[in-house]
Amino acid sequence: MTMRNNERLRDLLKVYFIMGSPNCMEDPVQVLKDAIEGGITLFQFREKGAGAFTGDKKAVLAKELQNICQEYHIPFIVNDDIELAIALNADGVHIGQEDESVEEVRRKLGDKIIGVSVHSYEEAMAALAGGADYFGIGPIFPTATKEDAKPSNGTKLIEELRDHGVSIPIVGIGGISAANAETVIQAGADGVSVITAISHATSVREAAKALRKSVFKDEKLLF
Ligand code: IFP
Ligand code: MG
Repeated sequence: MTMRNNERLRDLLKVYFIMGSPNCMEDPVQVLKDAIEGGITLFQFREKGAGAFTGDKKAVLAKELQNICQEYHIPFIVNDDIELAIALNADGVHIGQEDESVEEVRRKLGDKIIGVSVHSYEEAMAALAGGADYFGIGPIFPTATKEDAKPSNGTKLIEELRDHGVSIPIVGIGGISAANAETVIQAGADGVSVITAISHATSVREAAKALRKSVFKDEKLLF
């Protein structure tokens, strides 16, 4: 089974942790290990923001985090940087509307996972036609991570897509925590994606665990 298998991807997206060094209060390697031990299901390396590493330093950190993911069998996704994803043979990439087209990225990445941020029904249809494997939709709630984040729109687009029978895996992002994750899942998302709720927690491990518990609330058999 490849990781582009829809049903496998749906499960992997449930507790999707994203971070880079600017998000971490301690060593990113330790943060990732703790988050994995708390129960995250997928990891995205997003080295962005004030003080973010570039060049070799970025690549070295990416490799370290990828090694941990491999050790724990957690797929490793790279944000935006297609060349880095190819160089590392990452499991996939996440791109936004300002990045290369989905079609172009698909040509470069073969059957790796390609996630796309979409903010409207039209963007979603274009990403679907281009060969996206999953959508990131947000900000669902207000968020401080992105200085240029669009106004939060709640779960409206997720509901709109599901109402139109769009079945592609979807993850909600933006201001999500253990306290509100359930509403995102109930709106039709397969999973939730967080940066701050895990990376800034007093206990990274406990925060990941709490988020997982909230996402899996209606699937107690899986515990
Ligand atoms: N969504 C996602 C994800 N990742 C991003 N980096 C982003 C939006 C801007 F959660 F993966 F879908
Ligand atoms: Mg982007």
